Amino acid sequence: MAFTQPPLPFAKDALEPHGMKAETFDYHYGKHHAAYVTNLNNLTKDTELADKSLEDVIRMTFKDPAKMGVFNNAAQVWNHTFFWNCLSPTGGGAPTGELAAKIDAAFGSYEKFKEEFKNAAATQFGSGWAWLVEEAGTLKVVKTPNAENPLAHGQKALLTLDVWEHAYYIDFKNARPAFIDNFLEKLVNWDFVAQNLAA
Ligand code: MN3
Repeated sequence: MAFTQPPLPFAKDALEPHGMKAETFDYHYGKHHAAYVTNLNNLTKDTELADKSLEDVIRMTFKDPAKMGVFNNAAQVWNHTFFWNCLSPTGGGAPTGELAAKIDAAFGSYEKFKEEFKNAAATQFGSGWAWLVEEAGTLKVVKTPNAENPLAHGQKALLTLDVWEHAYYIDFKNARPAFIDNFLEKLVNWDFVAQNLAA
């Protein structure tokens, strides 16, 4: 079975009042994400990986020099699908409930978490991702280069922000910190993060 691109979980213009244009999704979802899916299908066609789950392909190809192309495309398919779900037209602000308690326990406060997340997202040199993950029962902020993700490291992904230039150039030009602030203030889908934590 071929790998597929799930639909965006919101209309492509749904985030326009919140800083992200439909044009961003025309390119980022319609071109970049779609191309990773096409590449992954081409690279795995008629191989033993074609029938594996996306998650298994990621775990099986990480750090295999002969499978780097497969890993990069598989992880980018997964990362982007996960990222769209981290965005919501009714998102942003602080989380509540058990998730808020876990963030307080791990970071001291939501403000401290924000500081750490912003720092990770701003200082990932070049292309990559910032994440909130759960590892051994504790939450932590990590950053990964290029396509790498927490799955590859045996961590549970809870939240991510794409900090490749293509993620913010249409809306924020070179101002990555403004993109990060906008994400935290207006877009984070904490319901999705809480579901991931509970899963
Ligand atoms: Mn991207």
